[in-house]
Amino acid sequence: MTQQTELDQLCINTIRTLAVDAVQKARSGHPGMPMGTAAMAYVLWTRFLQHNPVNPAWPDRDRFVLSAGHGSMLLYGLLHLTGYDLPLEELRIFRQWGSRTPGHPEHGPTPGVEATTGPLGQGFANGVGMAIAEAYLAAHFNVPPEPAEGCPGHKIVDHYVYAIVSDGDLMEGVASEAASLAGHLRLGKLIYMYDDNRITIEGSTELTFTEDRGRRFEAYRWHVQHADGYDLEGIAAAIRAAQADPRPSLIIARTHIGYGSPNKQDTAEVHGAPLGEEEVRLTKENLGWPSEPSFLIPDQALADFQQAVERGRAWEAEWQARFETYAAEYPNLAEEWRMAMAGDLPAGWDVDLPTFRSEDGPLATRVASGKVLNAIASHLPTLIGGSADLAPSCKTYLNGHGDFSADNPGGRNFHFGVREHAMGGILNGMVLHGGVIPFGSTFLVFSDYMRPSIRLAAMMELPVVYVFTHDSIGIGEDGPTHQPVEQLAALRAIPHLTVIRPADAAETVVAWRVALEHRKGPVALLLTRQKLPVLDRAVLASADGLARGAYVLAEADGGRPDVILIATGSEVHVALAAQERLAACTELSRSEQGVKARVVSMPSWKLFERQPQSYRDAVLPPEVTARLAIEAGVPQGWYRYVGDGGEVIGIEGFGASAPYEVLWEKYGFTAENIATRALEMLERGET
Ligand SMILES: Cc1ncc(C[n+]2csc(CCOP(=O)(O)OP(=O)(O)O)c2C)c(N)n1
Repeated sequence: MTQQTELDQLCINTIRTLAVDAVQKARSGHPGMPMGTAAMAYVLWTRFLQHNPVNPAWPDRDRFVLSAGHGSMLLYGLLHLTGYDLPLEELRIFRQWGSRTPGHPEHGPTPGVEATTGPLGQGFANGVGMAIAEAYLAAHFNVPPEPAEGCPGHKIVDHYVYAIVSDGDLMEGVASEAASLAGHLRLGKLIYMYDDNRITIEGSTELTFTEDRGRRFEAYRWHVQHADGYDLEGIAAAIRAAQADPRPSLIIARTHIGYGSPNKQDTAEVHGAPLGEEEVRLTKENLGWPSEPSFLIPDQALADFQQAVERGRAWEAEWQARFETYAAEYPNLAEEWRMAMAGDLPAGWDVDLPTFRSEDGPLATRVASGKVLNAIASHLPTLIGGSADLAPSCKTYLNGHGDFSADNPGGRNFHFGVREHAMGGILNGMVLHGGVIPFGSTFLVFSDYMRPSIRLAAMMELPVVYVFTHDSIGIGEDGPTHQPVEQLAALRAIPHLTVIRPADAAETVVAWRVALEHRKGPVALLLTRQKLPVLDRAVLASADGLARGAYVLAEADGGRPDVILIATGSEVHVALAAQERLAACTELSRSEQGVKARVVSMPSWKLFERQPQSYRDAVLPPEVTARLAIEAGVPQGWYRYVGDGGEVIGIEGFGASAPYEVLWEKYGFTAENIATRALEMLERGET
C-alpha cells in the first residue's frame, strides 16, 4: 500500500466496515468484494466521478455501474457517504423487507443506482449501452466549434461511464459480446475497473479462468492497464490515462477479496456469507478500527465524502448555465433535448403512419413493421436501434439515417453483430442512460439468447422495443431450429413485458403506436416472415382494438355465439375462414344460420389483462364456454382463456423443415381443421 494519507485510510475503512457490519447484521450478503474494492472505488468516487448526489438524475452526470451487483454494500456505502438520499438507517436494514438496500442493487427504489445488477455480465453490457447513448446524443445535440465564426461550440452531453466489474462478469459470455462491440465502436468514454481478486464462489480462478485477461481485452481493441488496487495514486493515474485514451479502457486492479480479514482474506469464504462475529472483531482490529459501535462513520471521513454534495451542485450549476446559453442559441434543439430526456414523444411523431388496405394485397407483418419504422423515423430523431445481424430479414433498417459507428456516432442504425445477448443488455443501458428510444431485432427463436436482459428490462420497466420476426413454424424450410414454439409462452411469462402478435399490417401499425406510447416496461412485437392478407376492415372491426389486447374482430351472425375462436397473429385470418365454414354447417346448429362463431383477435394477453372485467367479459362472455384458441405455439397458458370446456390448436413438438404451406396443413392450422375441431367440441357439449 502506498501514498495513502490517514484520511484516505479512514474513508476507505469506513466503506469496508459499513459493508462488514451490514452483512453481519443481515446475516447474509457479500462482504468480501466491497472490502477488496473500497480503495479503488474511493479514488473513483471522490476524485473523478462527476455526479450530483442531491440530483441523481442530472442528465450529464458520469454514470457508475456496479456490475458485480453482489457487492451491493459497496454501492450503498458510497451513496450514503456521498450524500444521496439513503440514510444510515437504510444500511442498517440491508436486505430487509421494504428497505432501499435490497440484496442486489435495484434501479428505482434506491437513488443513485443506475442499473439493476446481480446477474453477472449484465451491468458490463449496460455500461456499453450507456456509452453508446452518450456518443449518439453528443453527436446529435452538441454543436461543434466554428473557429472561423468565433463560435466555441456547445457540449451539453459529455460524460464518462464507469463500472466495477469482477471475475464473474468477465467470464460471462454477454460481457465478451459487449466488450467486442465496445472495442469495435471505440467507445472511449467507457472506463471499467476490473476487481482482479482471483476468487469466485468455488475458489481460486485457477480452477476455471486462466486466460490472459489483459491480452484478451487488448485483442478486443481496448486500452488495458494494470494497477495495484491499493495504490491510490496509481489508480488515479490509470483513470486519467483511461480518460485520455480514445478506446474503451480496462483497468486491471489487483485486489484481495475480504481485504483486512485476518483469516478470510483471499478466500472464497468472504464471498456470500457474513464474516462471523469473531472475524468481524479481528478484522476491525486489524484495520485499526474500534469494534464498537457498529456502522461507525468517523466525522472526518463523512466530511470528506460529503464534499461530493457541494462539488455536485457546482458541476450541475455550471452545466445548467452552459445549457441555458445553448438553449438561447438553439431553442429547438434544447426543446428536443428536454423532451428526449423526459421520454416524451414529440407532437406529430405519428403523422406519417401508413394505412394498409386489403386491396393492396398480402403483406408480411415484418414488412409492415419496416414501413412503419421508416415512416416515423424522421419525426422521432431519438428512435435508434438495429439488429443482431438480421436487419434485412427483420426489416428494421432506418433508410437514410446512417449507421452508428466510431466515425459516425450520429448514425441511427446499429449493427450489433451476431450478439443477441449483448444487444439486450446494451438496449437496457441505452434506456437507462435516457434520451433515446431504442429498439433491437432478431428472429423470435433467438430471443432465448437475450432472455436474461429482457427479464431485467422488464424488472426495471424500461421501455425497450423488441422486434422479433419469423415468429412461428410459418418460416418454413429453415426447420425446427429456427421455428419458435415455446418462445411465445416464455415471453408472456415475463412480468411487465408486453408481448404483441399482430394479425395483419393494420394491427402492426397500432402495435407500434402502443409500443412507443408505452413508456413503462418493454414491448416485444412478434411478426411474421410470411405474407398475410390485410384484413378487410370495412367489414371487420377496426385494428385499433389491438390496443385493448383482444377484441371481437368478426361477430357471429345473429346474436349469441355458439363458439368463440380466439387467434393471434398469422392464425387470425385462418380463424376467419373457419368462421365462414362453420356458418355453412346448418346441420349441427339446426338453424339456418349454421354454427355461429365469433372470431376474437387476441394480439396481446398483457394488454387484455389490463382491461376492466366488463370489457373482458364482453369479448369473452363467461356463458360461452365453447372456445377454441388457435396459435402456432405451445398451448401452455391458453387454457386460462378457453377454460375447461375449451380447446387449443397449438404445437406440442418442435416444428419441421418443409414449405410453410405444408406445415400449416400438417399442424392443423387450416380453416377445415379449425371448423372440425369446433364442431367436435360443440357435439361433445351436446351429449
Ligand atoms: C449470471 C450469474 N451467475 C451466477 C451468479 C451467482 N454468483 C454471484 S457472485 C458469483 C461469482 C463471484 O465471483 P466474482 O465475480 O469474482 O466476485 P467476487 O468473488 O470477487 O466477489 C456467482 C457465481 C450470478 N450472480 N450471476
